[in-house]
Amino acid sequence: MSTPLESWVEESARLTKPSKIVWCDGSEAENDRLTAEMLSDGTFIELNQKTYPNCHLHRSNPNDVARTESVTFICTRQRDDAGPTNNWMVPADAKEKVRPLFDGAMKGRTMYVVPYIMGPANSPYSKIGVELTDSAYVAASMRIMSRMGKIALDRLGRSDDFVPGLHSLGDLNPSRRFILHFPEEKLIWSVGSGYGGNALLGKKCFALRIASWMAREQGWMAEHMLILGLEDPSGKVTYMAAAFPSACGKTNLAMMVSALEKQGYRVWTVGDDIAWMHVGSDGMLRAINPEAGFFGVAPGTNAKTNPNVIEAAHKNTIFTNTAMTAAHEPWWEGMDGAPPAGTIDWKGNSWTPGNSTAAHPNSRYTVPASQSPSLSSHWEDPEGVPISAFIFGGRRARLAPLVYESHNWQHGVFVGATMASETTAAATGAVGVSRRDPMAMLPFCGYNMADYFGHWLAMGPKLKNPPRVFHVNWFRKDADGKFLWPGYGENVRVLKWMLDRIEGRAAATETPIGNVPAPSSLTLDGLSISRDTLNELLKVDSADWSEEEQAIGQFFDKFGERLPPAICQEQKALASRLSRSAVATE
Ligand code: O2Y
Ligand code: MN
Repeated sequence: MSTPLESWVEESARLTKPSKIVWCDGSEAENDRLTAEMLSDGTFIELNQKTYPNCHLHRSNPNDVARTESVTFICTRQRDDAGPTNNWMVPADAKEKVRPLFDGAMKGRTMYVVPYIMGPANSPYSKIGVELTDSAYVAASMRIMSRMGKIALDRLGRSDDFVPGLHSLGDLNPSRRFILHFPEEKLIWSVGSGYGGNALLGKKCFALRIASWMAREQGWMAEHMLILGLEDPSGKVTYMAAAFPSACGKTNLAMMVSALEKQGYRVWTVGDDIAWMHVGSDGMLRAINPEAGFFGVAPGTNAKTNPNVIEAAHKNTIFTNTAMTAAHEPWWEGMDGAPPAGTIDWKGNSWTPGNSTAAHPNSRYTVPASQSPSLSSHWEDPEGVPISAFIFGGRRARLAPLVYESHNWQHGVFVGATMASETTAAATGAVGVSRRDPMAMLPFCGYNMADYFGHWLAMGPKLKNPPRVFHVNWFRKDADGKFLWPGYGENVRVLKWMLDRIEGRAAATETPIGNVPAPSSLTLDGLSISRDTLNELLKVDSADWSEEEQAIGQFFDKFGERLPPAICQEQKALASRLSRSAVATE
């Protein structure tokens, strides 16, 4: 009798018609074989094996360089279950439309059966997925990003408890590209892209979109959050999870080298992108990192912004769409000065100054987490680490103070639900346009976001000790457009303030949006920052926030009656605190 997995593989092979099926075991020997095949067919380019042992460069099709939200769909029977922020199709219609693109798509190609575990192999909170793909690059990347191969098959046994994901490169034509999620049957279909979030199905598709649906059904949380541990001078580690939209330095924060290391404050990495969190037997919210690697943006990464990943990505790493120097080393903008002579750009052409960037702005490193010097010794704890704080953040040039703390859980959910970030030139071409991105989940929530806010509200009371909720903004600028806060390793000072709040040792000043640090409560020694700058960093301008409150209302209008009353209450409470404060300062 076939297992459920074997039956699905056979059914998918009947549709896609591969010339060969390879069941991946995740072994080193298998990886060597795949690597050799990719080197011979040009999928991989060998990097300098002396300075970058076992590192390779992959160049994706130039029309396939990033996640594509416009062709990403949540397919539920009812439109309202996907909600106003997701693209939606009826499941049957989606299958009818996209099945023909899979029909014969793997002719002349190999189908790799990629079983994987999201989460530590021995955690009760981990889950199994299986990706069928005709891309060896995807199979090799999944080996870094998850616990892939025999380890997953052994855990699965004859069970049908896995999330199937069918992936084909198709013809890579953007008009025939679809990333479909069927949360009601826990199924993923992806065709027409070989890149990142579209193709490594364990990451955004399973660990966020499908998992967020599962998490609501089962009473846990699947969030777009880094997980870090802040060690204090006594050696005690306090864990925090943080959600920031893209281009806000999530990986850098998760892997930070602390500016207060000499004083005994150190940051340990548990995860850089996704957190799965359950109510633990101790009543704490316990977080695991479902991933096993980092798929980070290369440009801007250097020894100052993220020394840990620079060290980690010197072996066993796949680089995608970076430039390559004449010495066959990876190179990207913001690495160190100008590209050396003889550099080849991300498309494989010789690079000349003045042209476009040498590396693609969304070029990536795919590196095993175990190679980071900052990795926490608790990163694979089966029960997860206890979360004491949530940090929301965004890029706000004018509006938001460096840090503020919410009044309570319900207010904290409102703070997360109203997150927004301003676009950067590199990302979109339109600078400073603010995009609402609740909990940084806008592109990743697999169901109606109004219900998602409701799920957040319901989680707080289940916890004996709900995490305190903070909001940060490293990106406030002065009138000349200069950043007020130095950022990077200095951000530990803000984490320390949060820790001191949790421990009841830091003073705060009440404002209409929440509590900001009393200026003397921030540890600023060794940093030259004037009192005026500090005041500017912590300022809350009621007139600006009243405008923000209006914009928040417009965003919430999308959700109509489905928006939880507690969220409307919080908005009204904010409006009234703002008008009281405006009257007081008149
Ligand atoms: O462009 C892509 O496909 C990568 S998206 C990504 C990758 C790693 C971590 N986060 C993200 C994201 O878009 O949030
Ligand atoms: Mn992300």
